[in-house]
Amino acid sequence: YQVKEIQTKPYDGQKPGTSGLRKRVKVFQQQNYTENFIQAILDSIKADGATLVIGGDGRYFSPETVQTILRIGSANGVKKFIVGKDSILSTPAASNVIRKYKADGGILLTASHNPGGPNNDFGIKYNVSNGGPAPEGVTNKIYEATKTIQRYKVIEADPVDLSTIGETTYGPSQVQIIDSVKDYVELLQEIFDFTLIKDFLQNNAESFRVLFDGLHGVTGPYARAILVEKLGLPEGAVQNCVPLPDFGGGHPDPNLTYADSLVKVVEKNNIQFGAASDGDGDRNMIYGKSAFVTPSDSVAIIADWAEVIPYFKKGGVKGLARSMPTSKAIDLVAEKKGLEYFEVPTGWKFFGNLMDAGRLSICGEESFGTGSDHIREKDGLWAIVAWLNILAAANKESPNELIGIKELLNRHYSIYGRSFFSRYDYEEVSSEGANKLVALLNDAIKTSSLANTTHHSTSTGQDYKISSVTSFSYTDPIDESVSSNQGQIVLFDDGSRVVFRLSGTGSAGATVRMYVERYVGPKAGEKELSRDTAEGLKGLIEVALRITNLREFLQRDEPTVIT
Ligand code: VG1
Ligand code: CO
Repeated sequence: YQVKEIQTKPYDGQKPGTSGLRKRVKVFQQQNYTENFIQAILDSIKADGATLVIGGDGRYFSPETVQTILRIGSANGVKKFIVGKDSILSTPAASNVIRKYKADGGILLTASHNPGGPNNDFGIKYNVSNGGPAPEGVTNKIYEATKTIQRYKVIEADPVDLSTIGETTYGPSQVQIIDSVKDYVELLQEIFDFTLIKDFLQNNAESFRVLFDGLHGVTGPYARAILVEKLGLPEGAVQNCVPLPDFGGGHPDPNLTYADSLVKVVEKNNIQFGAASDGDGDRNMIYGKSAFVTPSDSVAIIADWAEVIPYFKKGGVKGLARSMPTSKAIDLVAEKKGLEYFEVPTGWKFFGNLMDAGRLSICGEESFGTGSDHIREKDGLWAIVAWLNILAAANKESPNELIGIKELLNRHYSIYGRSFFSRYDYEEVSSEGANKLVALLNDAIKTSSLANTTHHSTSTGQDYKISSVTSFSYTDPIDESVSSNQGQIVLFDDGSRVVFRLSGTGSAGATVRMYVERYVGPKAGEKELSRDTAEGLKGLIEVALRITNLREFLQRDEPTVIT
C-alpha cells in the first residue's frame, strides 16, 4: 500500500452543530468536502494506533462515506475499524459498540431525523471513547482544523465489502464488519426484565396490543429483533421496519406530525401502545390510543418507576437531569426521591460528563430524547422497552385493572401535578429575522424592560406577569467548562416559562424554537389536569408571541411544526 497526500483547500462553515456536521448531501458531495472534514477529525484526535467504530443510519451517501473514512483513516494510522454491516449502526448501538469494545472513538454517519436522499441531508458526527458525542473542546478543534487544512492523506486500496461479517486486512489496518444488531439486543436484555414484559404481553395479547413504527429509519431491524423475536409479539406489531436510504421519502421524526403513519393506525385499530423512533434510532415517541406522552413526562415517569427496571434496581439511581428547555416534571420526581438533579444545555453531550462522574442515571430532552447511563447517547428503543417494563410491573401490582399509558399518566399527574409543555418550531426562516428576535430578547435582558410587566391574554382572560428574562449559561460541574448563550428564558411569576433558542442542527437557513411550559399542581383537580395541551397553554402562547413580535420578525403566522 502507498500513502498519498492530496492537496486541498478549506471550506467555510464546517462547524459541527448540536450533533455533528449536518448539510445537504450535495454539499458533502463537493470535491474534497467530506475528505476535508474527515481529515480534520483525524487531525484533532490521536488517530495513530486508534480503534474507531463506524456506522450510521444507512442514509443516502453512507456507503461511499464509509469507504472514504477507511481510505483516509488507514492513511492516518488508524489500527482498527469496527464497522456496522452495510454501514448500519443506530446511534445508541454505535455508542454501545464504542464502549463494549473499548474503542477510542467513532464516526457516525447520520443527520438523525432529517430527510435523506440525494436532495436531502447527510451528517458526520464524532463520538469519543465514552461513547458520547465529542464535547465542545473537541468539536472546536475539528472546526479549527477545517479552516486551515491544506492536504489529506489516503491509501490506495480496493473498497471493503461492507456486507460480509468478518475481519480483513486493509492496507496497514484491520477492518472488522460486525452484526449491527446483536450487541445492542444483548445490552437491552441485561437492562430490562424481558420475562416480565413477555408474560404481560402474552397474557394481554388482545387488550394490550403494541405497534412500533420504524419510519424506514435504522431501528427497524433492532425493533424486530427485540419486539418480535425476543418478546414474542406478532409480525404485525412492527411496521415500516426496512431501513431505506431515503426513509421512503418521509421525515423520520417521531412526533405527532411526522409519525402520522403510526398515529393513524393506532387510532384506527385502537392500539394501546404505539411507539416510533427517528432515522438514527436515538429518539422515541410513546403514543397509545388517545394518549400522547410528552417526552418531558416520559423521562419523569421512567425516573419515578426506575426501581422496577433491573438495571436501576441493581445499580441504584444516582441522579437525574434534563436539558434546559425540557419541562421541570423530572425535577419534581428528583425532589420527592431526594436525588440530585441537573439542568444542562440542549444536546446529549452535556449529560456524558455527569454520567462518567457517577452522578447521573436517567435524563431526557423535550425533543423526544430519553436515555440513561447504560450508554452515552439517547436511546429510542431503550425508552420504549422501559415503558413496556414499567407498564408490565404496574399491571402486576394491580392485577384487577388494565393500566395503560393514560392510566399511568393520570396517576403521575395526581401525585406530581402536570407540566403542560409544547414546542413551536419555525423552520428555515431568514437569519435576519431570527437575529432581530434574539436582539429584542437580549435587549430586554440588558435593560430589564420586560421584568415586572403584566400581559393580558384576550383568548383566555388570564394575566401573565413576567418576573425575569435571562440567558442560559451552563458551567459543567465536572470540568468547569462554560457554555453560554444557550437560549433565552422568559420566566413568569406563576413559574410558567417560555424559552427561545436557535436550532444547531438545521442544514439550511435558521430555525427558531419556542418552548412553552405551564405547571398545574396536583390539587387542581382532574378536569384541569387532563386538559388538552394546546388549550392549557393557549393564553401563555398568545402572550409570548405578542411580546416578542415573533410573527412579524420571522414573517410566519404559524410554526412549521408543533410538538
Ligand atoms: C435538536 C434538539 C436537541 C437534540 C438534537 C439532536 O437540536 O432540539 O434536543 O439533542 O436535535 O438530536 P437543535 O439544536 O436543532 O435544537 V438527534 O436525534 O439529531 O441526534
Ligand atoms: Co436522532
